[in-house]
Amino acid sequence: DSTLTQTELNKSSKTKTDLFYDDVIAGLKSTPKRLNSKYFYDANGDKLFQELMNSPEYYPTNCELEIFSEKTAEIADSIIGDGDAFDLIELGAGDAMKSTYLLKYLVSKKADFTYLPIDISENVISYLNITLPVTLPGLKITGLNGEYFDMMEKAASISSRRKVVLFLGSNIGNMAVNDAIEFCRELRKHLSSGDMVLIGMDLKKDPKVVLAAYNDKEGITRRFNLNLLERINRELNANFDIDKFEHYPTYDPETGACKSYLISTVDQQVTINGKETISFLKDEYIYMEISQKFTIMQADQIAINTGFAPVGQFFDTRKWFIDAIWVA
Ligand code: AVJ
Repeated sequence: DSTLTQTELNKSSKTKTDLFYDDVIAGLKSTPKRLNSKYFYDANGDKLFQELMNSPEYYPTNCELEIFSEKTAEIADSIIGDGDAFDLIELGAGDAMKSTYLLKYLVSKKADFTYLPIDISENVISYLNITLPVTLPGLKITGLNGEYFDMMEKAASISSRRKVVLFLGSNIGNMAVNDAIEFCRELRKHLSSGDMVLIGMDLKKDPKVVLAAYNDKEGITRRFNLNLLERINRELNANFDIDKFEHYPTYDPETGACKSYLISTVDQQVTINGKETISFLKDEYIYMEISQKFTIMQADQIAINTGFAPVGQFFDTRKWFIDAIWVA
């Protein structure tokens, strides 16, 4: 068992700022303009997302919390299996509120496992590394800050135990369906036969309910989107005037795609790092995020098409959300 320090884990040739800059420039120079929603999560974005999860309209977190708090034992028992040691990897752990139910139960059952939360937010990982061992004495935890598959490879280099992957919160919905399928194929390649995935997916429902969750009255989602422009100003020395962009969320009940855009309210130019000038026409949009909604059948199909067997399903009482268990 070798141990990697957080510093070693963070090492890479291009800095994070370089990668962020390259991605932002490529996105804003393409037609139509786009930004990647994975960049929402700086310290400010994390705070706004926490606020959003407490808003009356944003239902997915509450649905999944209901599943994890009501069905803790059933979920835990299906991932413990024969009781052999395993690594519990969480992709996009965030505040780990849902997984904490599971972790608490697993620790109380003296299950032999290490918790490996992976998150794009540095802030999130240092928070989890510090707080979880205190709230859950006896928990073995190694937080990994970075991209999902890079960090899964780091995890595999530390240990070759059976793997259980948590991918909660309908984070998979932040990819268009074809990309999600590609992602699951890639995930399967990083796993061995018998490994498991516990995946949370937001389900199609009353379109008004879905749209309201991405258009809350308090305007938290709006600020959450605009924060990415502010982050670009802060970290990449840009001059976005956020008062000249409008949050525009949409939901298409046919495809289940919930998308958000920022729309330029005037003709304007933005300079990034003194090097790049991006022109916006009035009414031109930046495509910011997709939060795909699925049917139960679609969830099973994605599993089957990507090398997994769907073996378990957990729902909240309203059947607004599914946590599915897939076996590799
Ligand atoms: C945590 C990424 C699943 O898409 O519902 C919330 C993020 N974006 N409101 C989602 C989000 C706008 C959220 N995910």
